[in-house]
Amino acid sequence: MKNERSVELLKRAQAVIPGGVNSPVRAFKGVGGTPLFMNRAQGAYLWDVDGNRYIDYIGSWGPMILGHAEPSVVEAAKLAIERSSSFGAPTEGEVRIAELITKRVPSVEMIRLVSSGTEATMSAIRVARGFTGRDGIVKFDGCYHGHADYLLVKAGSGVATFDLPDSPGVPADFAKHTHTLPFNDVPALEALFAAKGTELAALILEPIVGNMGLIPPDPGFLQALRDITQKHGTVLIFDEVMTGFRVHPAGAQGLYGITPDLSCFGKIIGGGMPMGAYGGRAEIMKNVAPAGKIYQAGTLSGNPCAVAAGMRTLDTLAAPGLYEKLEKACARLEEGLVKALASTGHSGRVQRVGSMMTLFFNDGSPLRNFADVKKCDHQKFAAFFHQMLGRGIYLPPSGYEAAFVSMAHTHEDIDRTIEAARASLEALK
Ligand code: HOZ
Repeated sequence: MKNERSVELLKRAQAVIPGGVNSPVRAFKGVGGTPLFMNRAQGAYLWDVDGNRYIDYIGSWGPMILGHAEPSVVEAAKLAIERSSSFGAPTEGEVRIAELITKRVPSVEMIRLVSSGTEATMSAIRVARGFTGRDGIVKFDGCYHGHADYLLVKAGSGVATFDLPDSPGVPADFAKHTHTLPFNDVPALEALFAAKGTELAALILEPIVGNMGLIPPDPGFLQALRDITQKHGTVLIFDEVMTGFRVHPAGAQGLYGITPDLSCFGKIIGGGMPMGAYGGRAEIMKNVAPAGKIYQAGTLSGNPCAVAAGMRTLDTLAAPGLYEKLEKACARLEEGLVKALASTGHSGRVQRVGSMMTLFFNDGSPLRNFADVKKCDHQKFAAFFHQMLGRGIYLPPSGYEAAFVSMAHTHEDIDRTIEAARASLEALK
């Protein structure tokens, strides 16, 4: 595979951008080699600056559920930018998208638009603290909720990939309010709430974890969280930045039938443009300024181009049968990968919920938490990643991430991916 232009651009980038990238997960540090600099994308395909084409399983880390440059989304964003890229004043589009989200996700009675998932989670935590008058928060080992100080504790995603459990620059005084628990561990949860329940403002989680690779909740785990937080007056926050509008029209909460107090969104709701949102029970959200006293603001919040692209994406997703079709394609991919592992004699496990999945190299047993993921053979994952890349398949460059499938992936793309996986695994023997 020719990559001279990417190599040259990385060299230039490293001189002026830390590590040569504007977000660490892009750097290929977990798998080695040179990150590919991208030139364009259409549907399920990416083209890098050296002209190589790939079937894309990152989808910009989640937003591109309709595929890249979907014509109606492009048109909506174009029309919006022609009317101005920002007003710093309210627009009708913001009202329409807020109405749409509150209708589609019933737990969200009121919503505030922001510009990223990180902003959404940090704002939701502030609101939970302001509402309860408590400081403590609970998160799970390996869940990643963006890079706010008090959420960068035992986090997943790039933090796990680069093995940086506690980032320098996070004051111990901030992190001391964050309690961490193993995912899917109800006794540990009960013990923490028995000891500290009255101090805990919020419990935040990815209801289906994507940021330590794909880890689904055990049956009953989300209900246990709902029950214990309700009992202690702790705000339950679902971080649906990845899962929102992806695993179900109403996100993970719709899939599992659990009602959180607050939810955070990002990625899909901006249709690939920078947007996030947090919302939930009106009783809590009406405390946000200017309706209430909890302050949170943003010059580009509810940006008209992001709102237009997001609105168009959410409208398209309302067409009947789309999620079912995506589920079928993803089940076909999962089955193909499982067979490829078996036929080449590799042990491992494919975990999937809807269009999010991860192939883990382990002994084949189910992975339920961060400790399970850490024990996987990440060197083998790196070798597999490069084998796949050489065959034109672009996977997340880390064993601590989930792959995303879009509605633009055809059966032919899926079958080519399965064949590439079989050949890649064969080459690793
Ligand atoms: N949260 C995204 C996937 N783990 C990655 C976004 C980023 O850190 O660039």
